[in-house]
Amino acid sequence: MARKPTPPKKPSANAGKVTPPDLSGAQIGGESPQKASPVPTDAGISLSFGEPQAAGGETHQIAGGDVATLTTQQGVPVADDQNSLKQGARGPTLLEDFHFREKIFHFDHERIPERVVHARGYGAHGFFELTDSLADVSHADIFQRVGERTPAFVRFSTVAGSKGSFDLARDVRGFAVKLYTQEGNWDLVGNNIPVFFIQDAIKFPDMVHAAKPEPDRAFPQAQTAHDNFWDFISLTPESFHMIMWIMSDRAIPRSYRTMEGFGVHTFRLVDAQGRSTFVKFHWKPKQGLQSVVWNEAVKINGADPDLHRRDLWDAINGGDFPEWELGVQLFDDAFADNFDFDVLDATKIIPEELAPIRVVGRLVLDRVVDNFFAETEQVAFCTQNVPPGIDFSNDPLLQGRNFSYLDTQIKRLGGPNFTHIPINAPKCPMAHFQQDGHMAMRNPVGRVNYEPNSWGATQGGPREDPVRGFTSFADTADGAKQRVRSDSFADHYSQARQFLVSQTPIEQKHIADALVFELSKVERPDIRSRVVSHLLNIDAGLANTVADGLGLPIPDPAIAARKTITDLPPSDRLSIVKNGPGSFKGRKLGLLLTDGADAAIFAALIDAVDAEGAVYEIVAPKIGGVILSDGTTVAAKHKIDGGPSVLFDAVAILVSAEGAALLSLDAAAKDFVTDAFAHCKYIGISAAAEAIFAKAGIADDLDEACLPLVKAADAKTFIAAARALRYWPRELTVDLDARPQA
Ligand code: HDE
Repeated sequence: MARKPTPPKKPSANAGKVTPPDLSGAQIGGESPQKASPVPTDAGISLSFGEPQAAGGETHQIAGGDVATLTTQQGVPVADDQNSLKQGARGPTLLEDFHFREKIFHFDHERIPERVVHARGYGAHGFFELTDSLADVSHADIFQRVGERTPAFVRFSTVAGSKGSFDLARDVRGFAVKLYTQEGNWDLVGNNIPVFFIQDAIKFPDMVHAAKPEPDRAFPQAQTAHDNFWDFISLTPESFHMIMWIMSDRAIPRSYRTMEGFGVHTFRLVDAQGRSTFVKFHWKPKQGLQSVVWNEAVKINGADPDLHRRDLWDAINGGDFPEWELGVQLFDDAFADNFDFDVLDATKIIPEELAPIRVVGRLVLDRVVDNFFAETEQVAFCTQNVPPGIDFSNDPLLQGRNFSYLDTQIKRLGGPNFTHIPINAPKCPMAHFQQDGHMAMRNPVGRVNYEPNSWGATQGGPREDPVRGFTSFADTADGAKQRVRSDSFADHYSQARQFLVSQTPIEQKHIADALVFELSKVERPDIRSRVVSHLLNIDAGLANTVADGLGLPIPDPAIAARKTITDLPPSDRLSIVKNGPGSFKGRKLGLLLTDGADAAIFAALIDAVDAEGAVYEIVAPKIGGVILSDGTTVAAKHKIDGGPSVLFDAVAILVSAEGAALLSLDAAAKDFVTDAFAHCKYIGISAAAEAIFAKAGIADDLDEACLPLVKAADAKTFIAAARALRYWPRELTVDLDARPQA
């Protein structure tokens, strides 16, 4: 039997008080590896070159206990996995070596095509629990019994980057949920932004081509800051509502745990009588909304390109299970007819103030995957996976998606039997006559594989069930066959403006900054200008700020199909800052320590962090850790060069005078404090630490979010203040773009 891995510990646990290992015997250099030194394996066994291990049997005993015998895929025990079969000690290698050939053959085929979009992602298991029955509007089994739990798998992703790209790209995040209901899988394949770039699925390949690396040069990776993307956008006015969202901090979330999720399209709920209610689905994070800032995102991508996946992994393994509420906005035809915009247009939201959210359940992620490839990579979401009681609207984007997702899985997973892969298989009974094809694992048994048949109830196989079976809502449609865009989809700017005016001033500034940043990377001035011509239809102030940031003359406004409605009421729910967590729970403190740091303040900080339900990681000049003022040793999680402050929500610098003097000589330590300061973080500062700020040139700028840590009682005050996460007024003092223009 393979050994079960030891579960990883809560992140803060590694920061506990431990004595560094005895390094007295360590030496640099040592014996040459060519001297046939033993090769350590993960089981703690030593294998010597040229000495085959005993083979055969299920398990055998070596040094550390029973281990499984290595076999080929055919189950043949392997005697030597270190050397290929040769004629004589120096070759040639023999074709007869079936173990070698099988191993290389399999390795050659390890990759499957990455997703054409949303290639980089991370998944986890959990459950959905119904807290309020929706039986009044839907007969979907999942919505009937309060308290019942339905297994779930969620995959978060970025859209444009390839599989190996970094997590903090400015991008939409996928929020795809597979719910294994008792009447079939329901895939709610959503995003963390409630609108989309385009209105009709036929434009999706163009949009994605424009966003991905340019085809001749194959860059930039995972970035929209290039000519092709903005060229397409500037010629696609319907994208401008989405542009406001994607230029906002929504596109650089702090964590998957601090994002909302949206089904985006209008769907239908259908009751047992076949009556339909329109619905929009929302996932609301219990952790509150939170994002990083752009300068920080750029640095995170270097320091920890896996920040989001690591964060999810650590949180779940630490027992801090991420949770979202499922909210539904329910509305009828009368509401749809009276609404200012078309509910079938995926570039529009329905403000929560107009159609309130009813919370009906919670989604909890409580288990990481056993194997990334088997689960996260092979999971196949399909928008057309809906159980009875949930149905589609005519949104032309959704209709197009219903074709695309099934189709793409054939390419990616290699055949029509991808539902046989455990992560995709329903967890309810299945019975059908579909058979054969690549990798068929579950062919129907018996003589009958067709229907109708006359083999009777026991041998004849499954039969359709007009009562329980999925019945499409009996929608009616008429009209000429034509390629058109409905007039009701023609307003492209009003909700873009509504989003902008719903933001706090700092969030509005970030939108303008992002536009200036992206367009400054665009080489063709005419494209920059065309984008600004659309911004003029959204808000003159925004357009002027962006034009000024680009050093661009103000162009004429773009010709608008519909005049912008300028008085749509702001919606507080659209702001991140207005929907923050109000607590430091689940957040991470970076604690920069040196030898001689005050032990009492350290202990008080740890208590305050624990009391808040937060975690901390220790950063030190050496990974071996530090010795505090009372002689206790504390191991570090990061050496200062590898633990920049961008990895943390708040930082504390707890150093001795000698430690501060040393760190003042270190560029990484100076970056640690200047970045924390520039990114508007809460900073706890011990008395001696001021020397580092002085050396970094910001000692005179310290503000009310730079709190003293001079006695143990200060720790609690500091952590309580850090609940605000960022001290935004500081941005005005650290960013030239924030200064009033002359
Ligand atoms: Fe997707 N999208 N999409 N998309 N999408 C895919 O399916 C597509 C759209 C979304 O974690 C692909 O299995 C079309 C909107 C997520 O595995 C593909 C259109 C929204 C994921 C595809 C859209 C999404 C995908 C690529 C325009 C938010 C990742 C790989 C009509 C509501 C799922 C795959 C995962 C993935 C097609 C637009 C969300 C090619 C044609 C709008 C979260 O089928």
